[in-house]
Amino acid sequence: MKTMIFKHLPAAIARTDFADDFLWGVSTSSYQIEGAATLDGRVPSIWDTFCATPGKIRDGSSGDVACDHYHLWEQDLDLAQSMGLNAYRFSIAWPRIFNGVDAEPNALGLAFYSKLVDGMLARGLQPWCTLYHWDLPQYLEDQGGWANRATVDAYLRYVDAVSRHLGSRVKHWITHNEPWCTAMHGNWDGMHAPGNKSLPLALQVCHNVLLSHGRAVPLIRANSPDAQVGIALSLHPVKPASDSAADLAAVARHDALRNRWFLDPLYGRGYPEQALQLVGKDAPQIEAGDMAAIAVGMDFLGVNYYFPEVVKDAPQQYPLRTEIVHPAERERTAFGWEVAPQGLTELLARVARDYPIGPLYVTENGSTYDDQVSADGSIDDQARRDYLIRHLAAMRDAITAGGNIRGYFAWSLLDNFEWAEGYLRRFGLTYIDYATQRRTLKHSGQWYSAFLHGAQN
Ligand code: IFM
Repeated sequence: MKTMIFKHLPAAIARTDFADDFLWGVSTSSYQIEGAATLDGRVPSIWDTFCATPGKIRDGSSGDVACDHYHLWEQDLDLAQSMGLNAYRFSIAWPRIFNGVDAEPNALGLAFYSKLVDGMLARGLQPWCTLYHWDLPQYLEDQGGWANRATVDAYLRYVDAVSRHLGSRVKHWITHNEPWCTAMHGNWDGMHAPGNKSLPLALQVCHNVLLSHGRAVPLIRANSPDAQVGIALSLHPVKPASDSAADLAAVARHDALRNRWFLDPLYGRGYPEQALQLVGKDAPQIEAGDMAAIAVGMDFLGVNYYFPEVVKDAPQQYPLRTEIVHPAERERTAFGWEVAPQGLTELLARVARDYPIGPLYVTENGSTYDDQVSADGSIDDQARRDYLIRHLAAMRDAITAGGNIRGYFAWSLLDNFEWAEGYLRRFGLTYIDYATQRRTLKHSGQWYSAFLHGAQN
């Protein structure tokens, strides 16, 4: 790979602004990049089923092949190493590890992740392993999925097998990626697999996912000596559409479900009373001991930050009586997501102020734009590069203000399967030509690499 080193970085930021042991990574996930959907004993996940259902994925695609990372993983790790990264976040595909409720762990599935982890270690990349990034085995969904407490037990079996197998080599574990999406997009708005549309179901899923997190933490610690265990939450600063009292009150209601519904129980406060009152009879079934299990205590919190949410008072909207609005004048990515680096600074300060979080890692942050390949094959994605620079500067501001932030993982190393959007959205620092599987580092990736290799303004 030819790396272009920028002599003049477009903003005053340098790696030396951060601690020497700061972690610089990229994030990926199994279903979005691996492909090899039927190889080596992998069974269908809810996403295979969802993708096969007409009308669910905007371009009618699936993760069947994706970036073929299952075969091209060495090339991808070489790329990550050459960029100067020192950490790599990946997820394990549960359907590769257990192919049935009563099955034994699949040796071929474990072997794939074993060689992947060895490959990271050989390249100086600290492995950050996410255990659940949305690819629930379909056979568990057929028995009620995450709404069925038996899925918590199945998850613990899976976590036990994986953490035993990799626990001496992987020291950083993330139990779940973005439980909001698992629960709410999967079961409330139905945008994601399995595509249900029921608030009570979504809240029960959410509770069971949090419970599975709490029960998994001690198991991982037992199997992986000196492990650091956390969770990655998608958090959003919530902003009022106006400074009216009604819109300010709407912010508090929205925040109670969007952010505090996750943060409060994880840090021992139970579900926020305000949100419980709003959802009323739709609240989840909670059994004795659940809330204590969820509040088990973590070694770090992973924050996935993309954009703030702007809300207004909307009395007709059940349950929060709020509506998300999209003010016209804001800068946005191709996805329509607001570009608001300051939101990252605010969010990191807010969680540190309101919760006893300990170390924080930005476990995802990134942008999608409509990339154009130039005649010479290069991809000059200036907007993504600027997004990256401005968010790194925002994170530096949070550290300067006293924040205990220890690492940053860009989403994502590669363009990949963007869930309901299929391949219409490109989040990668690396361009994927899906016809040839050729990888080309975009200018944003080249900038990140130059930054990591110590380029100065
Ligand atoms: O692609 C997703 C990822 O799987 C989870 N966090 C947000 C990303 C961009 O939508």
